[in-house]
Amino acid sequence: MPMYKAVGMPGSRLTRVTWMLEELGEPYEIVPCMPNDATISALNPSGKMPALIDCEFTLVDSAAIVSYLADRHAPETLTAPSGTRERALIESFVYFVQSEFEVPPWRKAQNRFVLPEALRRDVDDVVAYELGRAVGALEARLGGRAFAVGDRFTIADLMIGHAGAWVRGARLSIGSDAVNAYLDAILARPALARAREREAAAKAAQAAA
Ligand SMILES: N[C@@H](CCC(=O)N[C@@H](CS)C(=O)NCC(=O)O)C(=O)O
Repeated sequence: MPMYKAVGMPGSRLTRVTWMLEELGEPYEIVPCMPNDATISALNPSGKMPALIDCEFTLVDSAAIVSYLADRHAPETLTAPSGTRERALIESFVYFVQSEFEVPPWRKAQNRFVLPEALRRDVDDVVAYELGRAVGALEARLGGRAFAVGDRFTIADLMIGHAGAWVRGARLSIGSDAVNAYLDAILARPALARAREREAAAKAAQAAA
């Protein structure tokens, strides 16, 4: 049984990895670090987190990590077999999150505290516009269903849920009752609560060390 290491800052995109590991019930250890520090830079040349260490194998980029874990441990439930239409739809939502839905909160964060100060701009109007478009598309694509694809929770829901929580945490308005109701149900999953508890404990242990 492998012991994965989930490397990253608690509360960041790391939560996609810990949430996924909790959904799977796989044992793992959290290695807390800060963006661009020596720990993450040794694993990812960009200095960005999260990373997954699986014995001698290291993987970066949260969507790739989540997809790898699903293929390994839950290929017929949390994802679908490669080459099927169901799999294509799941990947379509995963790519949508990375290229559209998560961009507004990330753009806001970059211009508030991530970028060097001289590069920061007021992007509030662009963020609101892009978020409105993404939420409109998401509402239409969900079509009032409980899950993004099929009749079960998949990595598509995990990625949408994480980005939705991020939007809310960034004090941006989702502005859609249907998307809010979907997010409320996805974000109530016990595996996410466990992941957050584990991250909080790892952060506290690091602060105490
Ligand atoms: N596509 C990457 C993005 C990773 C990313 O941007 N992570 C943020 C934290 S959530 C980071 O490390 N930012 C540091 C920086 O931009 O310098 C993924 O999904 O893992």
